[in-house]
Amino acid sequence: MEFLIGKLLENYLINTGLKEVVEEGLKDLGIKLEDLYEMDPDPGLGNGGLGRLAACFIDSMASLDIAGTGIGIRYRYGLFRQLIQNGYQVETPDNWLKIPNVWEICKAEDARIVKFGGNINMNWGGDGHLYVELEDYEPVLAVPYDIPVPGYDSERVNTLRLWSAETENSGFDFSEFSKGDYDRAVENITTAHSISNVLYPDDSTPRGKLLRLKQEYFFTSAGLQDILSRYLKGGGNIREFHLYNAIQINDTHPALAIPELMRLLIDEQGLGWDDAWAITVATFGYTNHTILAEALEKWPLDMFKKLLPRIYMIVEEINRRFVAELSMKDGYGFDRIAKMSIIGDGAVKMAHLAIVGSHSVNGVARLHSDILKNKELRNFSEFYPGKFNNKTNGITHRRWLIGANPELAGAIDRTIGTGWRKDPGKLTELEKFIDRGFSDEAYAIKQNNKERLAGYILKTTEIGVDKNSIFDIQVKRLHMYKRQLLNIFGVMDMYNRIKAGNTSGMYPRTVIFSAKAFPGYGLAKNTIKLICTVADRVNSDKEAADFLRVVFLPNYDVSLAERMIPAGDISEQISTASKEASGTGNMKFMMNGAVTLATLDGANVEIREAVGDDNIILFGLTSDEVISYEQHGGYDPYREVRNDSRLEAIISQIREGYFGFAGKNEFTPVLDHLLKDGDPYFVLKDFDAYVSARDKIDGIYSDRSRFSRMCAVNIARSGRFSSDNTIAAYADDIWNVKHR
Ligand code: 26W
Repeated sequence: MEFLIGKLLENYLINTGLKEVVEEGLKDLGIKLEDLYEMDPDPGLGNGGLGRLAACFIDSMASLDIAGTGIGIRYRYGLFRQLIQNGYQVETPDNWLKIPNVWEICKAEDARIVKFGGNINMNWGGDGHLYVELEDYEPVLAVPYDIPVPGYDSERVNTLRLWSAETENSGFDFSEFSKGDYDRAVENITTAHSISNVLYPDDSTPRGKLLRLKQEYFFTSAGLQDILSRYLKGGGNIREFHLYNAIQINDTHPALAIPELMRLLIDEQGLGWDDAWAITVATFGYTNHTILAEALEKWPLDMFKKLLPRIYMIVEEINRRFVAELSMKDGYGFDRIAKMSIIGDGAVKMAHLAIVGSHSVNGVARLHSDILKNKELRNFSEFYPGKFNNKTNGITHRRWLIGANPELAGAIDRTIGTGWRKDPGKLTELEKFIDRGFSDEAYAIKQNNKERLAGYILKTTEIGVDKNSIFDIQVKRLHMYKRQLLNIFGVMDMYNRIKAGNTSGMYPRTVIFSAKAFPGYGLAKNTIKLICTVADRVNSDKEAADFLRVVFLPNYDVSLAERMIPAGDISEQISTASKEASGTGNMKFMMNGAVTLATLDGANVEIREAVGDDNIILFGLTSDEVISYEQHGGYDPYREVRNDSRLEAIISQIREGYFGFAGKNEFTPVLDHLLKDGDPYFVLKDFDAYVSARDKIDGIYSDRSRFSRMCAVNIARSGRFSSDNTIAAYADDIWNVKHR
């Protein structure tokens, strides 16, 4: 449902191998390629990790010569553009289509009708088949727009097919939107036909809103109708559909594809239930991206039934048969069955539907997949042995190294040749050159990248930063489990030490944040305000000038990530252990030669294994410790504050507005989160370990040969986290398709 594709021009030039010749040709015309890149829109068709992963995956599928299609929604408005005004996030429309999208081709001839609402007309035919007709439904026209996805150094060009609900331009009330009352702005959309107007900017909780459900059915129904008709037109035999088609659902947002395929096979192709079910389960794989309970989609029964009456019937029958199967098995008593049922507590539980309707369920990093299998979804993994597996995420090095960091890519070419471009696993060949010049060269390139970023920071925020300071960067969506709050607490502590004059061992540091908060997520927006307030205070204090600068860069998007990541010395990956399913920014920084400051969460665990304890800086509670606190209690944030004068100082400084604030109780949400609400993400608990870990960095960074060596080892061992490897594993273990 999300493809955060970013600017396409450079990706196309790299993958088709035309970049150099185009650059030359444009130069003859007096045109700089960089200027064209600037004109290329950055389509914000996703919220963050999940959407960006999908974009990396289709790049890798094409590059591994797998015939694969991305299916999504052509949102008229993507993720909002973020302004920071007086330290506050302000959302404005992402009007990415204000100029025609030169990369898309409208395929009106493949348009489909998607049916909403209506009544069911049923009758049993003489042949024992139940004939179902939908009448008085509301038809929505789905029109596909195709965006090419060329493989790297490959003849293959795949397609990203984005569906648009064609309609007159119905009012989308941005005045509500700018007030942050995002929901009403969305709900003001009157006609169903404007289903594809706007991407939901929430990346943590499914909005129980009718429009979201319509969007989910809209693109899954159009997409499946399209796949099926293309397969049949190609002479495919419907009973072999699963032998020629594999469909991977990206979280549960497309989970309606499961009952929709059943509907098409039974109501349109005339198959019996059992045959249709066998084909459906063999076709689908489900990727889970989060264990956060609030992110597990549940749709109210009445809303579901009314909008999708036939689909609801099918879900009910799927559940009836599932529950019957469970009750035949020993050890599945009533309460356990109730916990596993697809329909329960007045809702349809999409994760349960996705698990039952797929032949494979995977998490996105080993730790996450273990938690799914042994805890969150244990009931299912015991009932379906062999269904649960792990597919650790990956990133495309074609965008995140070759595209974003051309100087480093060139240095790697000069050191080990260009084979790594096609096979990123070859990056390990750098190892033997690390102490023979590659570390130094990578360090020098990092300095150049830092200088470019310093220029961008000056231009956008008027803050001058020193490229010889440590660039300590945290860029990701603003969510309390990602703990930007812990980072800014570390900054406040550092500032307090500067003011107290104990700067011995302190190395100059530029702490850089960039993050968007879901418009309705008040606590996250309060955290942005705190970061900006602290930044203003620190940056205007000349006593701090020699040691500390704090920057919040607005409007984090793919292009800004490409600009920041190559300049990272320290990659802040400090989520509460067990909460970050994987992370992918951690891999991007690693590939660009940053050292990770990490908790043992998500893919950080595997990065640590790859680089070894000498080349990563670890701290904080482990996943088991967090889970045990959550299960048995015993954590008292007030005691943490009482036992640490540094925390006492920071808390009272925030309360008293020492760093400044506009309103008296400006940061009550943050303080309540940490104290009254029990600090659910253990910010105070991990503070001491975090500060010690940060302090270690000063010593490491000042030993230039040691630090540059650590960076080089990270680059050399990052090939393992290429999405080419991840896609090869999906292809071998789940889709059963051949690849390069
Ligand atoms: C609005 C509904 C909703 C709910 C959850 C939208 C998006 C989600 C996703 C689960 C949020 C997400 O992006 N998860 C991130 O997925 C990345 C790719 O696998 C992981 O690297 C991140 O750890 C995970 O937080």
